[in-house]
Amino acid sequence: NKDTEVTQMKEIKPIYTLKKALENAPPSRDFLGALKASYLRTGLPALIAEVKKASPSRGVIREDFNPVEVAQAYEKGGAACLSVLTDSKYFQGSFENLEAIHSAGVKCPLLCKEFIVDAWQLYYARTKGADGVLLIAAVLPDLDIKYMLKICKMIGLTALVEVHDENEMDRMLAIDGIELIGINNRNLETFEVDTSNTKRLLEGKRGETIRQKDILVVGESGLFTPADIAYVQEAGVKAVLVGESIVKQKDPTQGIRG
Ligand code: IGP
Repeated sequence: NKDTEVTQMKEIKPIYTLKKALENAPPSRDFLGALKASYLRTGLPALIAEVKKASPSRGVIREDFNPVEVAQAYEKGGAACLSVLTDSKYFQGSFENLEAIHSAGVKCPLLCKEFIVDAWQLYYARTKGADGVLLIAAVLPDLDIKYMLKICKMIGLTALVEVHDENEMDRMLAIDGIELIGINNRNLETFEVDTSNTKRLLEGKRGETIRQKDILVVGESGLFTPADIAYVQEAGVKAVLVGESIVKQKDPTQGIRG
């Protein structure tokens, strides 16, 4: 429920205050550009490394979790961008974490991983140091996606639009102005993970449309091994979003275990 989410943010600022704060904010970093540059440089999917303490399916993933240390280790390990969970209810994340990582001088562009249901959250995320936001097709009607894409453009945020099935993919492919689509391999209702989801959604006509529209695709969730990465790269992704597998490691600079 929206009210509890908003209260969890602790700070409630009217939208005009947020807009005012953004007038003097430093420019955002180019989230999409960083992904493209990394892919061009390495020929491998760019890594969006996720700063994630816990999840509804796994509980606490890392006991000695320090968000800034994890973020710095990811950056040192070669991540192109970072994703920072800000949702507190299900993931034990926070906007304080996002702000702390931003202020600690981490240079990778930062994605605010939040359940966004209202436009003011976009402004709020930007004031907390986000360069990108997640827009989930499963929770947002087309009109909201279009409206939020416009605001993102206006205030310098990259929108990562997340889909899980064919229907959501087709809805999003019919909307103009989407540059970055994430295919979530995890079913948000059952938590079941199936990496062949990425492959299925990129086959045939859909894959063609994605190439025509020059949309960069991110493979999300359930990626643990170099073979998983190779599999989704083969399917056509140019970036991957990885959380659990690297958060868990003693030394997160070591990347995906192999
Ligand atoms: C990361 P994993 O399995 O590597 O930890 O997954 C990321 O894809 C996952 O956290 C995620 C997510 C989301 C979390 C994908 N979409 C939407 C919260 C909300």
